[in-house]
Amino acid sequence: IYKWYRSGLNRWHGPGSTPDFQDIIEDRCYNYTQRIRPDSRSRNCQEIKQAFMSAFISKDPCKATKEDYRRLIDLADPTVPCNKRVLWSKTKELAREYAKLRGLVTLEDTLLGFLADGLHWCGEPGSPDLNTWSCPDWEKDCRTNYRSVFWKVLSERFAESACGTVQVLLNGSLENAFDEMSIFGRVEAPNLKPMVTLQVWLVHDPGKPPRDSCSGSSITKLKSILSERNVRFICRDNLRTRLPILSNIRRLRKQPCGLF
Ligand code: C8R
Repeated sequence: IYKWYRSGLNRWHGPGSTPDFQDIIEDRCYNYTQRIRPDSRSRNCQEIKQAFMSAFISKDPCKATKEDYRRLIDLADPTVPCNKRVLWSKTKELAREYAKLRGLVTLEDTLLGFLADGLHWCGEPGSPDLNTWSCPDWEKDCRTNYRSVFWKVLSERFAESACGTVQVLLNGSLENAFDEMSIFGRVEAPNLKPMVTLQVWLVHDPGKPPRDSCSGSSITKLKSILSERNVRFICRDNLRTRLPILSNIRRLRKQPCGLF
């Protein structure tokens, strides 16, 4: 019976739920609301955790809908400024560093983005527990899994409520820096409001040759998607050489008596 039980829970192709998922959500919620953003102190972390769990517990892990997350989103709606947003695709760490240095925000600076960053979660019909053996993979199992739908809903809201200049860091060391199948390509770019300006920074890995540029076909495709929506577009190649500040800061941090 154990073997049968295990093979049922093991049938998906993605990693299983992160061990101690609930505790991590709770710890992160207190950390965010009490320390990182004390202006969000009035949020109720117990309620937020409950809403997160009841979004997917006991449900078919391939049948996630936007509706499932409605209560969670209502409880933890982001309060970050609309004109300071940074998007990214395949450049997460650099984008976070860039945002921090410039006083801008990525989705992980909002409460829900912060809570779920790097975690996996899914349930099992008829069970009160998380499945820690395996969860559905976007490509191999189903696109409507709870993790993918979560990021999709959050990203859509983050992009559609952005205003002014929105920055995006894309990876020019890939053949297609703009990937139409990524969340940025499928969800964020097509949901920017008319009259927003999208500032694209094409960054290249220092050790690798650039493979895409602002004049390449993938960025041209992005440009056409945006112009249909009346979104203004600016593209700059190689953020690292134009903004040496990023690598300088890394270097300075290592010195005992740097500028900081
Ligand atoms: N965004 C999407 N996915 C996110 C995320 C986030 O903020 N934060 C995490 N940890 N993830 P990618 P992309 C996880 O292919 O598809 C927003 C999810 O599991 O490099 O274009 C954000 O605002 C997700 O499947 O990028 C950003 O602008 C991968 O990381 C885009 O969407 C996405 O990794 C990035 O999504």
